[in-house]
Amino acid sequence: MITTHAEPYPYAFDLARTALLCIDFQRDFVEPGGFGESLGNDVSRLRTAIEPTQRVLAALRERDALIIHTREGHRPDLTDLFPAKGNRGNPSLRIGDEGPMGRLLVRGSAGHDIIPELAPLEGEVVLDKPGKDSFYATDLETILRARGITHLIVTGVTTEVCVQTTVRAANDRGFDCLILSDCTGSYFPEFHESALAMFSAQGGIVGWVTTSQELLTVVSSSSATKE
Ligand code: C5J
Repeated sequence: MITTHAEPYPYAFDLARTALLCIDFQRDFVEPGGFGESLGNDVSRLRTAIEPTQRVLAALRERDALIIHTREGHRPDLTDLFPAKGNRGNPSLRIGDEGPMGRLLVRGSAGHDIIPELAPLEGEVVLDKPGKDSFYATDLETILRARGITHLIVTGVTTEVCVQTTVRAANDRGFDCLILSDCTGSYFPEFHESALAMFSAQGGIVGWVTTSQELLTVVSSSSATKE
């Protein structure tokens, strides 16, 4: 077992039963010209999460942990897009419209890809999802249960949307979630801080929160390797 400092109290996990979730680090959310920017957001705010997540990915790849990358998006024919989602906000550009990186939030478009800095390696799970919750209409739970995963280390964007929704869903399914504060990001700094505070409030009602540095320190000093 490895134990790291965390809020609201130390988080203990067995790397063999732990997966790293990298949520929606897609060009559509992080780069100019994508879906996030089409909604009027300053996408540069998400970039602070990239470098610490690179370090965590490298350390957990080294330890042969299960790595799962999620991507929010839709089928090219948009048959899996609810009108409620497509119309929300009455935006000038909608999901499926042509943008500078191809059709917004559509599978197969350049904008739907994960940013090159955090690109999945061969053999890592890439999970496409139509919603905010990574468990909704996906086989994520099956993948985790099949590997005996009980603990999730969570990174991704945005903190208060897909990260928070997924962590709440994971918590209700009995997974112990550790959210890495500097490996998550939001277009709204105040929402980022609030979401992090909500996770660990009330004795960790949704999960634990720590930094990448705290995690990396204990992972690098632990000697166990995954079997
Ligand atoms: C949003 C996400 N913000 N990945 N998606 O629409 O958080």
